[in-house]
Amino acid sequence: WSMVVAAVTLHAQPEPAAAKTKWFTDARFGMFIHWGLYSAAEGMWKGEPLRYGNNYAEWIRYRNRISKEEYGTLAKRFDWKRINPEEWVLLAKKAGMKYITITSKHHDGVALWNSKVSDYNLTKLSGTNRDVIKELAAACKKHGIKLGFYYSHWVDWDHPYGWDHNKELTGIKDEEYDKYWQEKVIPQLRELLTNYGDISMFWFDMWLNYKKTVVKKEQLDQVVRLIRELQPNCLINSRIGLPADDPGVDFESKGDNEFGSAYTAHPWETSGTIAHSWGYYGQENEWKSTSQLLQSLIGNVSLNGDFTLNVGPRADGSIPYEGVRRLEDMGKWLAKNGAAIYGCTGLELRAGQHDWGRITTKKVNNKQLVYLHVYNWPLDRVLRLSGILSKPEKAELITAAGKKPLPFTQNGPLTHIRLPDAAADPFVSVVVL
Ligand code: FUL
Repeated sequence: WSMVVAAVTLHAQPEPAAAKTKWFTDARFGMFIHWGLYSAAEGMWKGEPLRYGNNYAEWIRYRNRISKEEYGTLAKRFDWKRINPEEWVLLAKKAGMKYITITSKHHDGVALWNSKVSDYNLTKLSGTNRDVIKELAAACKKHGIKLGFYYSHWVDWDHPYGWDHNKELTGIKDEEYDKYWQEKVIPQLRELLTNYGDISMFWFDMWLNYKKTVVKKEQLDQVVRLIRELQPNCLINSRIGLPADDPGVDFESKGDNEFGSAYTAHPWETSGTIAHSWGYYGQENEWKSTSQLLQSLIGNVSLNGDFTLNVGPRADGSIPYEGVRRLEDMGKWLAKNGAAIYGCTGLELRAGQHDWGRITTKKVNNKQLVYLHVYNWPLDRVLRLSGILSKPEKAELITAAGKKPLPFTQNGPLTHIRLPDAAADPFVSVVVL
């Protein structure tokens, strides 16, 4: 019997999953940055707008069939005197975001860092000695923001054997694809995992199960092993192409701008845009309102999810004012109401059930705090809540001047809270029970 115990204890205990993802499920709000050569094109090539449909400006190399050589010239438009990744970090902080995920290599195949794997990277192409990834990593460390890398592993429009959707017609041999994997993906991931300090997450981007693609399970396992070996605390998202419950996955990434509709116990996130395009698009005209963005964040937390909100800086590093203003407004809201977001989850059974808004909750000093996010201020000033079985100790409205006690009645599972005439916040007011 003692032999068995000894054999069991010989194995290192893997860190319990919940501990590993705790920072992520506490953080709730992060920044996505789409920045690359495409940012300099601004969704326009030689006077011709982005071709075919969805206005993702970061797809321009593929959509507008730009040759490698011509696409590379976009690097000359980068204004290195103005580019300062620390500004992105400061904006993320101001917005109340806790992590940043940047496109280290998007589908265009161009590394943002000075990759030894190929000279076709932003540093070399633009003739600078700057390494944006290094600067961003340093700024994140300095300001206490977690850093993650987006890496397009499946699609690569640069490597001759990387995947692009034309290959659905022409086909690609498994050995060829593996050449791309071994020559580019693995060595580049190794660079990112060794040269930039602690990496908190890898955000891969294959929106299909690998079985429907050219990618093989062995190839994904190789990536997972590499990450686990070099950075054991680094999280991996489900868009690596594996199901959310696969041991290689630490959190689920939903589709672009796809929000949950039910409480989900495992860690998950939605990545969303402030407008439509991810990469900077000069003709953007679909800006979302701050209320909509806040409701996306609150809605996800009420279902146990995170929200990673994208900005697409220009080739000089600046972020369009429309985006900055919304992020600053969200940051002001979080400075006041952040307790109702950070470290919170949802009420499993009641999530999303109220016409006036959403509910988040967390335990503090052994008390269950329940946050009512009021999207629609009730006309009769009575906030009707059902399903809280024990009588709350108190109800308080969060205002700019502090917490204001509210009268309420409790009748079985029905709680009626009397609100003042005016909403406490122009976007979303919060009542704490
Ligand atoms: C998608 C990509 O194709 C988009 O360009 C963007 O990066 C988004 C986050 O994921 O699937």
